Amino acid sequence: MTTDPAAEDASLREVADELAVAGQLPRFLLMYKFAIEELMTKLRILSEEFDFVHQHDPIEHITSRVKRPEAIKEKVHRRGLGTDWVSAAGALDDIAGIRVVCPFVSDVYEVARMLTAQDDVELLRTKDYIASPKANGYRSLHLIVRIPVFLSDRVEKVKVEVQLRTIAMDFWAAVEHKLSYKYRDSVPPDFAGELSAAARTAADLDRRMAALHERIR
Ligand code: 0O2
Repeated sequence: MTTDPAAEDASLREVADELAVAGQLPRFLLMYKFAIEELMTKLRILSEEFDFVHQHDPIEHITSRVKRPEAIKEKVHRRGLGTDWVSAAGALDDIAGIRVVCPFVSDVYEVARMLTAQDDVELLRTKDYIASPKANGYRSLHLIVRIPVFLSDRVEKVKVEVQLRTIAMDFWAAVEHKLSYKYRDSVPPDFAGELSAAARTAADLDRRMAALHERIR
């Protein structure tokens, strides 16, 4: 498949500029909503067909979101991408985000492999925080993919961040996010150590569940 990523980003920025001038920002964000819908359909098909063939559904649940305009604006400023946040937004990878929660670690990699093997899904970047967890213990597989969205007058290539993780990883990340937000200004001294210990417990749970799954199969 295609192409020059820098040229694609530039074209996305041009579209954003035009739409901003025309006062059509929501239309610009609509592209991300459509890209999410396309990927959600692909993931649902993979889930159902894999379950039919292997009698095992590799996807527990899927959530998605388009980043809020205020959050896009904040990130554009934080990254120093300029003051025209609408045109700079095309440089961000995570305006569209999908989170795929799987029963087992092996499912995470299998779903990632099946999704990125599709002809119209272009894999731009992989961050494997399962193989190399973050310092705080965060584990997940992040993919930045780009897919074509067929609009009424053109085709746009749209980037989507797909986060894949197990139920145990998702539990840890959801609670860590809440706690970190709550204690942002007054983190207790043992907080980081406790969190990474909890992440190790979650990883151990993943291993034990995978072993049980293997035995049953
Ligand atoms: P939201 O609301 O989920 O979108 P960035 O953080 O985006 O500036 P980078 O390197 O592009 O930098 O991001 P990275 O490391 O790939 O991770 C981005 C997203 O992964 C985050 O999005 C979170 O969803 C998730 N994530 C990464 N690290 C952690 C973590 O330590 N704890 C939790 N709970 N989630 C994490 P946002 O934009 O922060 O938020």
